[in-house]
Amino acid sequence: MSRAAELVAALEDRDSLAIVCHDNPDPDCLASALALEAIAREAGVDEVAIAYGGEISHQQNRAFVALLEVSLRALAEIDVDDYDAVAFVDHSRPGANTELPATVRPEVVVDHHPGDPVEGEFVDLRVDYGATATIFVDYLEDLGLEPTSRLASALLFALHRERLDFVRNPSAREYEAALDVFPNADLEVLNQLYGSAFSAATLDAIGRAIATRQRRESSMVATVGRTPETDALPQAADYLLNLEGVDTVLVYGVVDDGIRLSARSIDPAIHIGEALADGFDDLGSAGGHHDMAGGRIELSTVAPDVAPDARDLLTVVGSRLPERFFAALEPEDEE
Ligand SMILES: [Mn+2]
Repeated sequence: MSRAAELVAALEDRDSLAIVCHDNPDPDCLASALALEAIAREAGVDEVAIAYGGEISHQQNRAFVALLEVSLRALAEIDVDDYDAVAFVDHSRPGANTELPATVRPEVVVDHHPGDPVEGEFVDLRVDYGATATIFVDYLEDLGLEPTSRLASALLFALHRERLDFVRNPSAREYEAALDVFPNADLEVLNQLYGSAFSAATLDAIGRAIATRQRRESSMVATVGRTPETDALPQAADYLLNLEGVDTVLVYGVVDDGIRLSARSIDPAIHIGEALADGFDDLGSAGGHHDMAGGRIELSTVAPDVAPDARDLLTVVGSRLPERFFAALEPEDEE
């Protein structure tokens, strides 16, 4: 039986399914959720909810949800125990990168991120794939399910944003998957998504990152200061990576009462996920891929002596984080 048929078999006897996106879901996660919803409907599941934690602050992702009429529920609004099954898409570890407590164990997991194996009735982790959307395109193909224009557009946008734009370590599979969904996709929708505008807060955050950048050889650290827009951090990091001679960037900032980190590296000698974990895991949680990573640090661990609303908070944080980052990038001493 193909993996797609096994997925259908795992869903067939269920009346309801809660598809749980990772916190602050990106297009890969949202498009994968839509694809799983379509497969679940095909398997006869009556009630499907797509839920997420955190927020959707990236202007393109907000436009994605609006234009494609993705009906999303906040995790805080639903009780996943009310559903026959829980599915994690584009994340896999209970209690990590989701508002749900670690006691919620998914029945279905589809993901491409490396990590510890997880248990579940149906688990498909393909770390050699560049996107979770790619795995779902495989399933649709295997099941002979032709995606609607909405689903094809969502998947094509996800493949672009996750891998194909900026040629971010795509595998041949992402190009093949894009070609599979291209005939059904509405390119006008993609065009509108790419044309969606920055919020003023995002532009301000990127402006602060430009102004505060510190460079050491080909690495750079900058802060967006305080921002309400979590997604301004990766956007600032992407932007700074354009600077000539720079191949590794860390952007940090204060969002609500925590410090967020977003890092990028196009230096093949650097695994930015591991570097971030080495440098910051003792202060909170940090990690990710070879080329993209993120993290979250509680203010109380990095600046226990400063009140969260203090004016000099960013100065204190700024005196501690950049050194740690530059140190984490140093090659380990050989014995
Ligand atoms: Mn992904």
